[in-house]
Amino acid sequence: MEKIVILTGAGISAESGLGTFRDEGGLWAQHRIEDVATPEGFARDPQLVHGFYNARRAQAAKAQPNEAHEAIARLQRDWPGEVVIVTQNVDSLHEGGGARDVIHMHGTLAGALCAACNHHWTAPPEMAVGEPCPACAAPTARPDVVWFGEMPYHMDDIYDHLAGARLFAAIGTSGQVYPAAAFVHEAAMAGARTVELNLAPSTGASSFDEVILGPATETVPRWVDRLMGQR
Ligand code: BJW
Repeated sequence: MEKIVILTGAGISAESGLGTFRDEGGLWAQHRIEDVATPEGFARDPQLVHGFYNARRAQAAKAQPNEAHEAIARLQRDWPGEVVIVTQNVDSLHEGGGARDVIHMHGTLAGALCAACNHHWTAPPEMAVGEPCPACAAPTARPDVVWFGEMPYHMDDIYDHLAGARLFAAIGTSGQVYPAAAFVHEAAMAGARTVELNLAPSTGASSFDEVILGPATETVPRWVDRLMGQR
């Protein structure tokens, strides 16, 4: 049966109370990207970066999955083919909504990473500057998230899934960050139908076969119902 690949971004978690990046009042209106989302920013001021991610970890821990996360999990459970969820989000709301095997291409708030030896482990609720790595003891613990200039995770798997997709959907992402912004082209080249579900048209909206506008908690459950009706 047909494989569906779904890419999600910050917009799907907005109605769960988590801030997006580029919307008015979003995270980048409050912080300079280069200070908190680059390895250079972390090297310059690790305390600022840990503070930024500690606050987001605390906020994400309180957030609940919304109807859009739950609808995607329902699609994954009931669709007769494979439904692959690739998220740029570092929260765990897809899993909280019941989704399985979510591919976190930009890492997770739940993870810690050693900047010296690349060891991964579970992050404590609050990370602090100079915490030793449990593997190599270097005082270089950082959040296990992907910053600008770094290679996103699981790219080979993602490109394999895109090459086999019959339907590709991008939900709640502005299409301004690569390589995720180019997935629509990969999927289209592989012959997939492409659909965007977003509050406002993304930068790449004209590349999609269909664009559905509105809040994710309304559009995503309706879209899932429509797909399930077409089985
Ligand atoms: C709603 C809604 C509601 C709101 N319902 N919708 C020039 C050209 C091309 C590329 C580059 C270039 N110069 C540099 C690059 C590369 C760079 C890049 O893309 N830069 C751009 C700024 C141009 N990319 C990288 O460095 C990446 N690595 C890389 O490219 O490695 C080389 C490589 C090459 C080829 C293949 C593979 C690798 C790494 C990018 C890392 C991004 N990291 C961040 C931080 C992660 C940790 C964290 O969370 O803090 O990831 S930045 C931030 O942006 C975060 C997000 O995941 C990402 C995307 O944001 P997203 O999710 O789209 O959010 P918003 O806020 O932008 O949009 C929200 C959307 O929701 C909006 O459209 C709203 O309308 C909508 N919305 N409410 C539905 N209720």
